[in-house]
Amino acid sequence: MRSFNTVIFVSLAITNWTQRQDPGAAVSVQMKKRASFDGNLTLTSTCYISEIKNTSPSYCASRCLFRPDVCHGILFNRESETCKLIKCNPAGAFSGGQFYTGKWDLLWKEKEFCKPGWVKHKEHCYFINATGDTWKNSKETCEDNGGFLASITSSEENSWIAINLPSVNSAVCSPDWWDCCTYWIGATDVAEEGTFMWTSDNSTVGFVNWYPGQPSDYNNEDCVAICRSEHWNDADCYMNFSSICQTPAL
Ligand SMILES: [Ca+2]
Ligand SMILES: [Ca+2]
Repeated sequence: MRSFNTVIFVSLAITNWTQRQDPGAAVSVQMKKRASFDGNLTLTSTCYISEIKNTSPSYCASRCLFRPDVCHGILFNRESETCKLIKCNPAGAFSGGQFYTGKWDLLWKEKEFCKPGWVKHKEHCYFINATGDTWKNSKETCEDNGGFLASITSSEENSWIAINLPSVNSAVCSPDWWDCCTYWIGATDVAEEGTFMWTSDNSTVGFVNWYPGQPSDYNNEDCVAICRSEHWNDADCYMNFSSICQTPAL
């Protein structure tokens, strides 16, 4: 049975991994064993596990470096020397849980920038909640999970979010723009018609990217959704849309 330290540190020099914004930099990961791990692992449904057999904890941890934004930790079985990489994609829903019986250790990334299932971009973490709900319920779901409905403050951030929206069935998302504007963000003019505010801090919306002709306030639309085209639309707050949650990076 392999024994190992409770803290693993591995580092690699990166030359051309395209997913990294700073090629040439060294990347490293430090993981720490969860002493309290009892086999119960609660993950969002966006998470998945890939297995490596006959390995060591440090080699397994190094595999996390290839996708540091997606990989959050490892499970290592001391008897079979099997490792499971815990990876989480940005889009999905808040649910899920698994139980591992046997001699599994859980090692979680230290200095984690975003919670498992959330994706880091610049100074924030994002989670695309695929569950359709009203704007208010979506806002509360974000808050229940330690975040807020996304505040988009720049063109760069807006484009990044639109690029990362899950691809949808083209039959569902028709070329008609309104079918694709189905992700709630945190802007609303419910308090004062025509004055859009961010729900995260009640600040006035500065950067905007309205679809031509929007906001229309058609039948008193007061909640803002982002389209896959990157444009925004004010929509009926009671529509059931997916949503984008945000937190500051840890
Ligand atoms: Ca309105
Ligand atoms: Ca509208």
